[in-house]
Amino acid sequence: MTHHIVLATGNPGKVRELQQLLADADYKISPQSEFDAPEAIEDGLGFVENALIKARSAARHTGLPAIADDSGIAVDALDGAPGIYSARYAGVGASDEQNLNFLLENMRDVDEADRTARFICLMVYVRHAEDPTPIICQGSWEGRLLHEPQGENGFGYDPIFYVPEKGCTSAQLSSEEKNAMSHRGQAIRCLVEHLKNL
Ligand code: ITT
Repeated sequence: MTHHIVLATGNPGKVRELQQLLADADYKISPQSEFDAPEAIEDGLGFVENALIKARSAARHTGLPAIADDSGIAVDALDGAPGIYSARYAGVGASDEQNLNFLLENMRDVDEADRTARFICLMVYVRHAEDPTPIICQGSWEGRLLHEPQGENGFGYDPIFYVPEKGCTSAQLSSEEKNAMSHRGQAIRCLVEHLKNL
């Protein structure tokens, strides 16, 4: 029987990437929007806590096992900010564009050499809302922040995240190229390996 899993995210960019990344696995994946699941309050102190809050909330609401992704961008020159606050960096309810522009503004006077940053993704799987042994996987992806957005693909901070190995931003990569390298791709591949052993 195909295993049915709810994706505990309200971010359409993540849903798109996760559905592509899980396309070959033998799971039926449904975004939480199909169940009218409420948005969980992410009041954890770190990526792991917030990912678990979201996964447990979606599992509780749907009665299904859940995968959640808590991710963000950590900028060295800003001591790791925005980090877990990446989605609300320019304020609660801010758009991707507002967050990206706020980050560019805060990085305006930072030299090339100090513009290093990384995307981080914590991916968790819970079998049910009270699962005491969740599966937890992590991925991270190194890059540099540009001064201006470039590229139309992806979402969030992709247009200013320069990937040295590719010579372009992650918004200029195809979804296949991004998934092969990204923090999210790394984390979900790790999770799938663990799921096979369940
Ligand atoms: P859910 O909590 O519903 O999953 P969210 O967008 O609020 O959606 P997070 O709290 O995990 O998710 O915030 C992650 C933010 O980090 C996201 O809004 C993006 O701005 C940024 N981000 C994460 N992964 C990214 C990626 O692959 N490319 C660009 N930006 C990314």
